[in-house]
Amino acid sequence: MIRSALRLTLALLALAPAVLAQTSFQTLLVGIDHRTVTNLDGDWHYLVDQSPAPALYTGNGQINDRGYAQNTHPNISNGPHNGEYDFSTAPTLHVPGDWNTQVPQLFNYEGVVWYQRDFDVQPIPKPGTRAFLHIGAANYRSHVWVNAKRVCDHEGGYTPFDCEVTSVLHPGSNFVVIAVDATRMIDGIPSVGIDWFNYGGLTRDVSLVTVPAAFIDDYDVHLAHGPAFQPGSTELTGYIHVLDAPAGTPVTIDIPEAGVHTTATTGADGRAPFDVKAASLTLWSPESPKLYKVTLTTGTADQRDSITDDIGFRDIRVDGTRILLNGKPIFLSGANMHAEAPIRGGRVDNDQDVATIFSYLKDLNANFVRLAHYPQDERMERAADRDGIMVWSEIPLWQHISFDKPEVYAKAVAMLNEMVRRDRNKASVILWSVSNETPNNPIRTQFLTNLANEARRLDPTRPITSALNTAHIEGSAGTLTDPFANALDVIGLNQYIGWYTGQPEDADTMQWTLPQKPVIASEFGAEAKAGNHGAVNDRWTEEQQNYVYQHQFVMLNKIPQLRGTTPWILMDFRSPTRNIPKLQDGYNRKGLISEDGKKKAAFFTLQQAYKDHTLGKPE
Ligand code: GCB
Repeated sequence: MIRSALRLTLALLALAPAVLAQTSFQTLLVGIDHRTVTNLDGDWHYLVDQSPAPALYTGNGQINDRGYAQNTHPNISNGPHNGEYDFSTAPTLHVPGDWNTQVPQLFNYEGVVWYQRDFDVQPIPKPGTRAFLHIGAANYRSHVWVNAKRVCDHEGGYTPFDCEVTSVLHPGSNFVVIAVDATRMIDGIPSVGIDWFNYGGLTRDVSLVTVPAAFIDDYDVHLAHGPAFQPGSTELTGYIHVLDAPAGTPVTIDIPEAGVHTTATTGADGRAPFDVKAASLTLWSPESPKLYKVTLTTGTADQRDSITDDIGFRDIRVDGTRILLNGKPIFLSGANMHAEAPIRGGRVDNDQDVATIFSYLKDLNANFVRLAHYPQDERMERAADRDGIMVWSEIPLWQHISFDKPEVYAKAVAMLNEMVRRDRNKASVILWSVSNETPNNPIRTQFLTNLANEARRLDPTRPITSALNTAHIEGSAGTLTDPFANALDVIGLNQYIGWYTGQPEDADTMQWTLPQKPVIASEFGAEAKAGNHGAVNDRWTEEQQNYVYQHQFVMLNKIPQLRGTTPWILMDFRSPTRNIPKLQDGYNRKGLISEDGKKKAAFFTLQQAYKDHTLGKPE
């Protein structure tokens, strides 16, 4: 019985790419931070709808379009009785921003919050133009109404989405209501068990975007990626997608600094593929993070749509056990980072948060960051592009996922699409990761293999990775035989010898047998409270954390195919499961830096190793 159920699930998952790859997703507009938009950030009124959210759900569990979404005002002096709520006099939350760190009573709140704000449409968009509400991210599910009409629903807390609002806008004052539900779901991605803080709300920028009837919603401009890197190649390729354009619509691509001016034409699917040789090209690298102004234009006269993005060109590929950037072997000297705002705490949502994180990475002598465990604010990739820091970007398939459910696979595909679509033009992003620490069993392996192949189909120019913790350790022998490794180009290895298992010194004698592919030590480390001192074997001290790092380095340097290190983690981060008073106080303390910016001893050890290149080799 159980075996036949397993067979059925596997059969469904084997079908999954064909059946589910078409799953619709709602990210439409790429490069939104490079368009002129009406910014809707600022103060939004809010109302709390405590679980089971009577204002959001009707008695039979449907989304309630007649309640708070209508934004009526109560008759408090005369007139018929109506809704018992009033956004106009309700308190406000700043957008972008999590609600947890803005309102003390909402610190641990993981339910539904309703947001509302008015906005002016002035002058009214010209006939034939269209308007979209762009939401950078809202954790975890969102339902959006404009002028009391539901315009979209979205699931997923870390990727952007757009709702078309053309037909519901009117000249003058309009209003938007968004119900954001941060409730964790067993069939969500991530699922219910997570080791980070489930910050809720409209956590990224919100804007209103006006475009012509046919407009550029998506594009991909990259260095041609043939079977081998061609030194000196200046061939650029990709596509511009013009939504709702008739076949034959011309698009121009201008990169003045590289001497590119060319035209492409859309096909029946709205895509205009192009291939052009630049007159000259400086490739993007950490040493020289060169970005070009790339202007894409379509349409004529008042139906013209144009966007100018900053794009770098480089080649990333795997060759045997090496990772090659522009044909040269590289070692990825990195660290993990959650989207936790330094010093002030909360979700990263502004330029200052990002600048502080990048100053830490630069100080560490890092050239790489693993953005764990979900796509982070687009400002992070923009800063990485500018500062020459390479990026591992991941979707939040973390530990406890319902791998047996086709609808969960559909959600994973949607999130993957949203991540790749937003960031495929960022030169800094060199790896797509489809998961972190998943159990080694046939259902999960089928699910993730399909997903890795889907990632490759979406973007054949970048290697695919995942962080695995399924190695078998016996005595001082560690072996990774996880079949999912076959579907990956680069292996991420998570292990915590000296913290969760064994003693720090055990690492010295460890011998690893790993696939003949590039390996990134994607997690290792130990907890220490900044300022807590003691002997090297006193747990929770800076000395012990540092000691764990020193022994890890001995072990990692014996892995011939080690091509990168991202210890866990750059900065302490909030996690409600970390509850040892005085040591953790609600924080995972594996940071090299405390949440208030104090560098621990291990930071300096890693900083020196990265400076002297004593950890790992490019080949
Ligand atoms: C892991 C997870 C990471 C945790 C970390 C820890 O293996 O990938 O999300 O936070 O360990 O500190 O336990």
